[in-house]
Amino acid sequence: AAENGLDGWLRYAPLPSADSYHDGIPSKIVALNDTKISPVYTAGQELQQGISGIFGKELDVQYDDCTSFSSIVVGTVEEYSNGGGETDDIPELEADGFYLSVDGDSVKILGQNERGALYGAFEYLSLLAQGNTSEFSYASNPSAPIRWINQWDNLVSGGTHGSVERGYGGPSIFYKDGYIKEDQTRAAQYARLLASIGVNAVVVNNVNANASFLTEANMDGLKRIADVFRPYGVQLGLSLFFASPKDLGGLDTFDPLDESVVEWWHDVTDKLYRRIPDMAGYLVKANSEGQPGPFTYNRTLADAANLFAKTVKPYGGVCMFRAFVYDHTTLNQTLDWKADRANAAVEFFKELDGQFMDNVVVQIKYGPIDFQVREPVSPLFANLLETNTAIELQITQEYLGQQAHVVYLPPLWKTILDFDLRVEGQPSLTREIVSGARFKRPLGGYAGVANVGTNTTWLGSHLAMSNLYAYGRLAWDPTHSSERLVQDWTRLTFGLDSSVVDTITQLSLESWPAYENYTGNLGIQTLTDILFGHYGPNPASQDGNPWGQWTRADNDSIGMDRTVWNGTGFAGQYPAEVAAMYEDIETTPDDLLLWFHHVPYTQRLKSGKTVIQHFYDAHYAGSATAQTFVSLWESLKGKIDDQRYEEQLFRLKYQAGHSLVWRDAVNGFYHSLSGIADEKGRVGNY
Ligand code: GCW
Repeated sequence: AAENGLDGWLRYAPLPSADSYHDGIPSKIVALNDTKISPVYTAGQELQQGISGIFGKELDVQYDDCTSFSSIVVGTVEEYSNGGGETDDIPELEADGFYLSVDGDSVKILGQNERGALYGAFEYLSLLAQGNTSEFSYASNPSAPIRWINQWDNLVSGGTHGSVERGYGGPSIFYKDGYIKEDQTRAAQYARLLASIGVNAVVVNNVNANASFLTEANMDGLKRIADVFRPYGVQLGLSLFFASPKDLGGLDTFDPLDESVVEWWHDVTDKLYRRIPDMAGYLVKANSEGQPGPFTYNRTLADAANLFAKTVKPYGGVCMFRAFVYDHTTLNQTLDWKADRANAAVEFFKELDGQFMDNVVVQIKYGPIDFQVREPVSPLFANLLETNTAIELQITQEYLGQQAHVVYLPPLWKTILDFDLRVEGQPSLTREIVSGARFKRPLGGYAGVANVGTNTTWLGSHLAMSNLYAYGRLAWDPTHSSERLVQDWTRLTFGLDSSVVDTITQLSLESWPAYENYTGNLGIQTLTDILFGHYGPNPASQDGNPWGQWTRADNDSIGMDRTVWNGTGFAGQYPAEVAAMYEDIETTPDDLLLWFHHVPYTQRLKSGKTVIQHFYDAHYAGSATAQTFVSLWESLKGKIDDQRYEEQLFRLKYQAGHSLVWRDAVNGFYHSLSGIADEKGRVGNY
């Protein structure tokens, strides 16, 4: 149904003048695998559904005869060749890649593997749904093998079983009342969306994990989820609680090198793989924010990661090991000018480079602190040359308006992915590091924290879905432009009307800069309330907290001095050329000035403005832009369905209002702290 948000961008709405295309569409679908759990079978069904929706043309799906005329053939290259198909023209494909060829009424969609064939089918349907019925042939391969989603869903947690940590789209789609649901229909629908953007695994539970998933009954429950994921080529991953051998297993230790512990984990892993033979692997958060880890026993993080890597190795699984390790109990801002949480990841992991097994992937948040509105790229990417790495992006908008504000994230992600870290003086784009290309690593890629929920829009907001869509597309090909991705998404989600596409594109592309302007400028981070909820403005909470997210704002000056010569030394964690740029205030870009330097409010920026005046002006400019989002959206009335129009309008009005709250809270705070008047006489007059 057109208004059903569950279909996301897979709506297959009728093309305007669909009839005129009828003759060009092949007359049947041939899927080269008729096993129902096969992604190729799924592809056949999806093509049938899509073509029916888009063109109103009902095609049969057959399961043999791959050489017949006027057909859409979908399968693996191998299946095609076994069936007598000619494969000479097909370029060499990588795992999960596909070849797509449209030649008159003969369409070929051939995957390197089953999943690749399904990806090709989704791509073909996406082109058709956007009105592209031209002829072409090309091969498409993913940038990296790891293209995962992380869900922070809790099976049991305090009083709220089935909640999602930092989830703004309702409770878990997988769990309820402390159980793994019998009916996993939503999980299947989720897998369908994810397959259409090339995501190949989902870690189904919170990184703040607990041992309860490893009971026999819950392992059976996990199997239910994996079973509905499988037809979409989506594998299941699991977050582990490091102390499980003790908490659940009844051992008196969880020392990763203790024989009984090792045996316990092997046993658990075998039980899981007996149920889920294609399980993707594990994800581990250890020694961070109260989670147990190997330090209790004086073991290293590599000892911990390798333990799990060994257990999954025989099954082809991987261990994703998070680099988000820091000790929030020892950070003391008042006593220590050099204390800096941003330093932690490199301090913990650099010396372990080369000690991780080949199926360990160190999963690194894009910035050194925590999903802030503006951060430099984590320097850890430049310090692990003999270790697989993946970048962790956050689709759920924890610090970025929690889906109540529209913030289209690809432009932010691309500042990180396109950044050149200049390792050993050579071009070293972040995206080429995580793909494995730069350091010739066998594994690497992307982890996106999505946190969808049972809300019928998945993320709680219609426009937030463009972030999920773009995440998958970027993990597949990080060179896509942010603009193109939102245009594709809009056409698929709202239709082909160019004024709709242009309006949503404009609004989306203006949204991150606007949010940065009305929340936190010049690299100061998002000035959200760090103590309660990470949502509304509370600049005062950004100092003196134990979490190490500090601005060091006083009456005269502001910013974290992260230089080597006088500060926390963080700038020195980058390769020489980048370190030199950030060390020097003259060469540090304005948008990261306060990330790297502690300066008086009267410091002049490259624009000529003072820091404080920039704060005032930016907050006015950003919130003014947010007001225009309402009228931009109102221009779409009648051009999209009323339901989505009204629901999104409500949120945009709220965002416009909340941006004023942000503006006045932040400006008022720094005005009273600095005592410096706004040159334009606005601040302080309320
Ligand atoms: O930013 C913090 C979040 C926590 C999260 C943690 C992490 C899952 O506020 O909710 O815990 O990061 O990424 O581990």
